[in-house]
Amino acid sequence: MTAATKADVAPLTPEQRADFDRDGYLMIRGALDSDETARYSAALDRVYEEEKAAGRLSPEGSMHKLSAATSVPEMAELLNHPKTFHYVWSMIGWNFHVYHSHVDVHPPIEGKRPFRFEWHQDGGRQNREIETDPRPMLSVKLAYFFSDLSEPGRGNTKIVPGSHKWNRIDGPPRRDVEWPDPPGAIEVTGEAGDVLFFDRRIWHARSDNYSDVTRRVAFFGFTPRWIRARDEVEDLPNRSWWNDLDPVQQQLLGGCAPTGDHGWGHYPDQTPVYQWLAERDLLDPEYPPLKP
Ligand SMILES: O=C(O)CCC(=O)C(=O)O
Repeated sequence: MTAATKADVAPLTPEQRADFDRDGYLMIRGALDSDETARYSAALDRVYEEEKAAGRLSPEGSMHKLSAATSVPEMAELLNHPKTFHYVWSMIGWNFHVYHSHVDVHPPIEGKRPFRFEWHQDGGRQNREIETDPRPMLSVKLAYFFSDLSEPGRGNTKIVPGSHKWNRIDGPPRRDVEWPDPPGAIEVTGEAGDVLFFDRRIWHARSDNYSDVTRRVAFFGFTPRWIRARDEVEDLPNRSWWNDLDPVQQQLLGGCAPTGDHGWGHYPDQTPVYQWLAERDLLDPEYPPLKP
């Protein structure tokens, strides 16, 4: 694993925060070294082969499997990886968990896939049931690249930089009606080992992979614990690998008092991410999610 530097256990700089607030995303280049990338790719391929054998791939042969760490236990290490974790806590504090995560494998598509308008903000009903304009951030997401996505056309994630403050974009009357990408859309490119960090409100969509490269990515969405998790985590404390996780990883997978007042964050001193930040003097009275 790439060694953690002083910057990895420090909050984002004012410049990084300003860039994130303006653009709705940041790229974390070279977060994983080549050994890590190879290890997670191999783990993902193992699960892909299992899903294939069980007949659970899409008609094009792709895999979109929910609950990343439950599905690929090796990936629990990515929950608080030293190169990415400070992006997450810098933005949403200590009282959070993973509410939605997935591991995706998209081999090259043969032929042409029927059109489907995929542009969305994360959060589902949050986008309909909250009345503010813009909507609140509520969650942030990490996308770890395990393939070389340095060229567009490899099924890259498309985003509209700066669109996280927009409550709507124009779209077709039905999702199967061909419609252009929103103005300003780009395909996010990155090497294997790079990570995309984004505000869940940024308008984004997956693109189709007509290249000859299989796209492998893992996504982790982090949100306050007072928002219910969608991932399958109920049974995790019974898994053989659960006790190998550190307390922070267990918190992020719902293991730290998932219900009741503690689960809402009423006891910071008993909450692993709070303890971790307090021990390193990283709490910040000036930023509400990090107030001691
Ligand atoms: O696979 C992608 O590029 C996009 C994933 C996505 O839509 C999401 O994480 O909400």
